[in-house]
Amino acid sequence: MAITLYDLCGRDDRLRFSPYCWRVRMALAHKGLAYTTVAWRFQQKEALAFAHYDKVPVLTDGDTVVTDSFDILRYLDTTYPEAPVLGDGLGLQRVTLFKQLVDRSITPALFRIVVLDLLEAIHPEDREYFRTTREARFGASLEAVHDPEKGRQQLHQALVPVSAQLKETPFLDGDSPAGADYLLFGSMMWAYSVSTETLVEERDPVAGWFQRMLAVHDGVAGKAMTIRDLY
Ligand SMILES: N[C@@H](CCC(=O)N[C@@H](CS)C(=O)NCC(=O)O)C(=O)O
Repeated sequence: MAITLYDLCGRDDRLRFSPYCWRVRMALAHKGLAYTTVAWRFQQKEALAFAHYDKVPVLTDGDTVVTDSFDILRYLDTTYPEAPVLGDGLGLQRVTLFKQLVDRSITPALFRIVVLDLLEAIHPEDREYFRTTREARFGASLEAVHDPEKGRQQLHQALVPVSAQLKETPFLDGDSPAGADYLLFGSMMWAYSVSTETLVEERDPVAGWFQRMLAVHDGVAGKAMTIRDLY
């Protein structure tokens, strides 16, 4: 069946940076599933009305509509069980724990590093919306949240167990990447897509892992447009 992914785009339609959409794109690549994307901008809520949802990713697979990145990964595993991404039972429970680390510690630290670059990467017509909604969420101006040095310290701290694991195996899920890798990669790719800020030190095993992740699945992420292509 035809799969379509509604995917956040920035000031150029080809600039795709949502951490949650990248999770899904990597999972689709992992399973070798063909799909098309619809470029979507923050305020195009009417385009998602059919899904009764106001955020991306939204995935349609024939008549099936799935929202929320983690639910989409679970849907893909149930519907296309070959090459599992999250697995089930104990494995699913543990990758859910890892998702909490990514969502609650790693993504907020990255936000601090790249927030003003992110604002620039967003379509000009969406920038005021982004500023207003995020400043209300954080109770602070974007300029007050922006603190790359502090963000890098928080990121380094949050990644300590991840770096230790990556000294043992090339990917978080072992010899090849799967769900845990895609969850972390989605957020790192988000920051990398919109900013040239250093995220982790070169000697950190996470840096080597990120380069490997850019190359997997025929380099789907490595070939994607980033802000570097728009200077
Ligand atoms: N929990 C959701 C979060 C999705 C989400 O926050 N998406 C952002 C883009 S990265 C969005 O669409 N935001 C719309 C808005 O802020 O109005 C998931 O994992 O899919």
